[in-house]
Formats: sequence, structure tokens, C-alpha cells
Amino acid sequence: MQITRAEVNRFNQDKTKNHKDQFEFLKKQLVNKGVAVEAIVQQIQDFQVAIPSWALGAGGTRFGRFSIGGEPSNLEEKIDDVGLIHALTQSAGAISLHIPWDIPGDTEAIMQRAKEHGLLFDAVNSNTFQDQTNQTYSYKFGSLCHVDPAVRAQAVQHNKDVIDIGVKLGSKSLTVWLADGSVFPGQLNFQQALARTQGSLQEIYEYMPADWSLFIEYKPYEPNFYSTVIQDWGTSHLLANACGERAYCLVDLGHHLPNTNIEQIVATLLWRGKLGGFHFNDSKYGDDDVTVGSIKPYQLFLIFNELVAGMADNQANNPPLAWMIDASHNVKDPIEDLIQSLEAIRLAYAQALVIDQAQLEAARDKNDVTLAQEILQEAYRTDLRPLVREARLRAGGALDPIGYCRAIDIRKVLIEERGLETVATGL
Ligand code: PSV
Ligand code: MN
Repeated sequence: MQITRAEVNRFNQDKTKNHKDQFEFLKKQLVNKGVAVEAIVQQIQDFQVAIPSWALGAGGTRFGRFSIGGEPSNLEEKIDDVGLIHALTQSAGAISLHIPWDIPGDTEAIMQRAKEHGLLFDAVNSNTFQDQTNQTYSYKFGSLCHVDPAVRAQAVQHNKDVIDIGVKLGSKSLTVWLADGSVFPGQLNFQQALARTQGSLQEIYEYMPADWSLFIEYKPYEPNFYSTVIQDWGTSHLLANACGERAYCLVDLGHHLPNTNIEQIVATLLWRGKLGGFHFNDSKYGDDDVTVGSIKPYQLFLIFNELVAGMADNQANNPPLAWMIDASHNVKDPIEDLIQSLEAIRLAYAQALVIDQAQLEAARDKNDVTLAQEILQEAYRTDLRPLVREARLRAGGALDPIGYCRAIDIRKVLIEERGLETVATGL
């Protein structure tokens, strides 16, 4: 199924007057405050977030998966679903593949399909946290950190294969997330495990084409519960430095212990020119992977404030970031859930963009703590949804993407097309 621009326009018709009234009212308020509204609308329009190929199947947890019907059962159908989301939101212009869950069969055909939906291929992701059938060695006791050089060589080779696939698709980066670590004290020699990981990553880095970047994720725990080799941003940072200029840290919002000041990590990495990418999600306890902005929207806004300020101040040494949603819809329809995440991301970005950074800096210089807080909260508490809608409308998207899904009963259409029993690859 494909949604055309004409269908979206028709759907928008009876909603446009009300939206325009809201947008013009908001615009007037913002312009009076000196906000460059038109420039911000354009920035929001340009902000595209990749959808991972593993986010479109049935939801649930590792304890149980609950069927939704009409699941995409191959990469082509996953691309189609991202295409639907992009047609409605005009904010999901890329797909990020996880290998081997989504190895393209016919690369040319896959690329053509993505092109028809206006999608690019974002970072490719390797997987050495699961054993695959026909694999010689097991990753039960680690992959890039493994004590056995043969296991490390297999894991390094997998990453090289992923790069080869990405090159054909036009991707420009590899994201590595390792589950490597230990479940019990004494299991692992920390120093040696880290040194072996560094050696393996350097080999992968050397294999990358000259215009590629390596993104290194970190995570404090899970699936290992005693130690994780790349446990935090500091470890990721030292490994990125050991690899080279085009190796960066990747911040996944769920990969922090409760109450970690993620915005400060973002600021630090941008300052060092070492922030490569972002995985958006939200959480209450750990790596819950729930919808972006559903639990801590103020934290998301503060993170975007650092991103906006940091990207402006560090343009020269920190390249543009790779943005991706890494969330699980659990009990919701994945298409609706991803639309909600995209909206939350754009809203937080817009809120951060309306902050007068110079005014904030001046308040800081005077140690005017109250004013600094006022500036942030004034931006956060201004309802900028009409501005985000305007950006979507100008790009050809739906004023109310979830309303559109419901009006045409999108899941029913997908079930009719694909059946009730289809199963998507992924976790
Ligand atoms: C690990 O929790 C992670 O965030 C990594 O990005 C993986 O690639 C992704 O989830 C999917 O398993
Ligand atoms: Mn992630």
C-alpha cells in the first residue's frame, strides 16, 4: 500500500483553516519575542529521523510477542511501512538496517523500492549479540572481546560483511552495539577484555571506506548483569579515540542508569567533536525502549537544548549527527507509535530552537539562575505543535497523521494485503 500526496491533501482540506488560525496566532506571539519563525519551520522540515528495520513487527517484550496482523514479513514490506510513515509525517526519510535480520536479497530492487518512497539508507547495524544458524563459533561469552581469537575474527568479519552490504546501499556509517560483558564477578579480565575489544574495533575501522563513520554504542547493563565491556560514554569515547577521527560515540537514550544527566554527556561529546549519532526512545527504569517523549519529555527538551547549542558551537569539529528511533511499541500499533515518537522528537527540537541562546548565556554570565530557568521553561511551556504541524504541511505531510491512519484503518488494509499470520524478523 502507498499513500499519495493527493490523498493526503484531500485529508488535510477540512483541517487546514483551523490549523492556519492556530499557526498564525502562535507565529505572531513568537515574532513579537524576536523568534525567527520561518527559519525554525524550515529547520523542523529538514530534520529527518531514520526508522530501524526492526521496529515494524509485532510488539511485546522478550517474554512474549503479541501479534498485530499485517506485519511486514520481508525487507520490501518493511520499507513500504517506513514509506507510509514518511508519506504522512515527512520526517522519516531514512531506514536503518540490522544485519543479518534484514539482508537485502536483490540490492538494486531494494534501493529502487526505497527511492520510490523517498527513503535513504542510514547507518547499518551489526549483530554479534545473537548466534545465527550455520555460525561456526558462539557469542555466548562475547564477540569482539572474546578470549578466543577465532571468535573475534568471526565477529570482525561479520562487521566487515555488514559494511560491504551498506556500501552497496549507499549507507555511510556502521553502528556497533556489543552485548559483550560478564554475568558474574571473576568471569572476565576487565583490562584484557577492553584491550581485545579495542583491537577488534580498530580492525573494523580500518576496513571502512574513507567516507564512512563508525558509531560505538554504550550501555551499562543487559543482557550482561555484572559488567559490560562498553558500559558508558567514557569507554565509548576512549575506544573511538583509539580507532581514529571517523569513529564516534552514539548516545542511545535508554542506555543510562536512572537519573544520569544525559544532556551533560551530549554537551561534553559535542565539545570534543565526538558525538556521531543518537538513538531516541524513553524509559522509566532501564532500557525500556518506550515511545520517545512518553515518560520524560522535559529531559528530551533539555537534551535538544544542548544539541542545538552544541551543534551551533561545534560545527567545525563535530559532523552532522545520525538520528534514529530505537524504541519498541510494545502494545501499540508500530506505525502509530513511530508517528508519536517522530512528533515528540520534532516538538522537542522546535522547543529548543526557540530558546534565545544569547539571552541564556547572558543570564549565566550574571549567575542569574532564576532567569536561566525562566528562559528554558518559557520555551518548553509554549505550545509549539502548530509550528511542527506547519512544517509537516509545507512538506506535503498530513496535519493529523494518526487521524489519517485511523480514518483509513491502516492496520485492516495491511492485514487484508499481508494476512494475519505474518512475522517480521528482529528481536
Ligand atoms: C541495544 O539495546 C540496542 O539499543 C542497539 O542499538 C541494538 O542495535 C538495538 O538495540 C536493537 O537490538
Ligand atoms: Mn540503540
